Amino acid sequence: MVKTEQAVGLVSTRGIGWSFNSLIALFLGALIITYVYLTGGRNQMPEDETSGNKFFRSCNLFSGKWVFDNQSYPLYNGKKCQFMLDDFACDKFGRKDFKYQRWRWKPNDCDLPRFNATALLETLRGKRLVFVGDSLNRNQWVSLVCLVESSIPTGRKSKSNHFNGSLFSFKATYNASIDFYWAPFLVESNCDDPFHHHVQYRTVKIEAIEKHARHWTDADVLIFDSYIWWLQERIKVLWRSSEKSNGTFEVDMVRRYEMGLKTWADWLETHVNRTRTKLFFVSLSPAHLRGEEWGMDANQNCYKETEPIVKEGYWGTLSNPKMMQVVEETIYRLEVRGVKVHILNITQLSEYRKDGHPSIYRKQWVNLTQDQLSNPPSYSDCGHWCLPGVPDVWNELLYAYLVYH
Ligand SMILES: *[C@@H]1O[C@H](CO)[C@@H](O)[C@H](O)[C@H]1NC(C)=O
Ligand SMILES: *[C@@H]1O[C@H](CO)[C@@H](O)[C@H](O)[C@H]1NC(C)=O
Ligand SMILES: *[C@@H]1O[C@H](CO)[C@@H](O)[C@H](O)[C@H]1NC(C)=O
Ligand SMILES: *[C@@H]1O[C@H](CO)[C@@H](O)[C@H](O)[C@H]1NC(C)=O
Ligand SMILES: *[C@@H]1O[C@H](CO)[C@@H](O)[C@H](O)[C@H]1NC(C)=O
Ligand SMILES: *[C@@H]1O[C@H](CO)[C@@H](O)[C@H](O)[C@H]1NC(C)=O
Ligand SMILES: *[C@@H]1O[C@H](CO)[C@@H](O)[C@H](O)[C@H]1NC(C)=O
Ligand SMILES: CC(=O)N[C@H]1CO[C@H](CO)[C@@H](O)[C@@H]1O
Repeated sequence: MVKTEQAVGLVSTRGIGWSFNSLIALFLGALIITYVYLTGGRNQMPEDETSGNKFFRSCNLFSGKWVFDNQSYPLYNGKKCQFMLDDFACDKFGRKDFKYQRWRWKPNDCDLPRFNATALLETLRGKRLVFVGDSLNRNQWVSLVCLVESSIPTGRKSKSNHFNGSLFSFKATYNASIDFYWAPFLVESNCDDPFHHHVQYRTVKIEAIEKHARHWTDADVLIFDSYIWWLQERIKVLWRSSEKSNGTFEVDMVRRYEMGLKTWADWLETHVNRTRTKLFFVSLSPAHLRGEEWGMDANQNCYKETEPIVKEGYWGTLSNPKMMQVVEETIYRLEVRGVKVHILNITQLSEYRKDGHPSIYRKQWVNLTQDQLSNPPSYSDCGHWCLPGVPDVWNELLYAYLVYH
């Protein structure tokens, strides 16, 4: 069964960057999402036989539950993080309930190792880590930068940041770089401008990735994501062969995602140094737009939600299992060809966290109308995540792979 709905405020992105406050607001507005009800099974990934560590041999890090932990969380003070972005700074923009900052992820069969910025930076000494993807990956990048900068003793801090085109770079002590590269489709598209990417008609060059990839093929750690931008109903797909002719075509959502990821995978296979580079793909980040899915009113969304969902295995209809399966199959085929990509399988654990989104507590990049103001769910961001918050846990999972794997 296929339905269409408006996902208002799901991806209200804007320019990145700490000194770009005057950037035009970039609401995606009414993102038309085609989504498919949860059907069919998802493939299991092959066992990771190379891992020699207890966390990975005997424990699925992604299967577990949230435990309230008022002792160790949040892992940093968001207001003190000088790299925080206003899109994620919920406490700065008036959110008064802080319980959402205080949940620990407890895998069923082990404990997640505690995040230790020094240990991470020692692992990354002289290395370059790059997040490549859309604003959810940027959400995770900001989280990692805040985790790192908050934990370094003041005397040892030596850090800087700059941006150049789509590349945003944070240089930490130990000569470690933690970068973010804007490429919402991974492949080339007309949405590639890091600040002005909300074009009305999206066009994707489905076979082209060089323009982006040359900025990060030399990285030591690459963390990719890409999902939400592919969901728009109409996207023009442009082939190399069609560039000189008339051809732009509309292709089924799952199929075009498959083609884009194939381009990405082929690039990795031929260009990435397999001994040097660790590769990750972050599975889709769930949005909480449909209150009736967790027993609320149909026109409720994440606005005013302050508690996680407790129903085990809760899965929202915006998280398309077929799209997830495309990622798993692409990565499985890459592994067969000798390139290992770890999936950070954050979908299920984030599904529970309807309380973790900014809703109205973020910078609004456009002036709201009276109508909107009188109906807060209408302009709530239920796609991104408050920081400190859920992406910190994604980074604890990444940390486990980088430091213990
Ligand atoms: C990711 O998690 C989901 C839900 O827990 C599971 O069904 C799926 O098989 C997992 N995928 C991978 C690649 O581990
Ligand atoms: C967490 O603990 C502090 C003091 O230890 C207390 O002031 C605060 O109310 C607690 N927060 C929650 C959400 O329980
Ligand atoms: C963090 O890691 C560093 C370097 O490995 C280590 O010296 C330190 O004891 C760790 N800190 C904690 C609290 O475990
Ligand atoms: C710092 O790291 C970069 C790679 O990210 C390397 O090219 C450079 O030589 C390193 N500099 C020092 C002083 O170690
Ligand atoms: C910006 O990136 C380009 C490559 O795209 C590079 O040639 C240039 O040196 C970079 N500029 C700075 C200031 O890093
Ligand atoms: C790949 O990386 C390894 C480890 O850094 C290095 O020794 C090797 O020379 C690299 N291979 C190529 C082809 O660059
Ligand atoms: C938004 O409203 C403020 C004052 O309320 C005004 O100064 C500003 O120009 C408005 N911005 C836009 C884009 O309309
Ligand atoms: C010359 C050329 O490429 N023509 C193509 C234009 O687009 C239609 C489909 O929209 C194709 O059928 C033509 O072959």
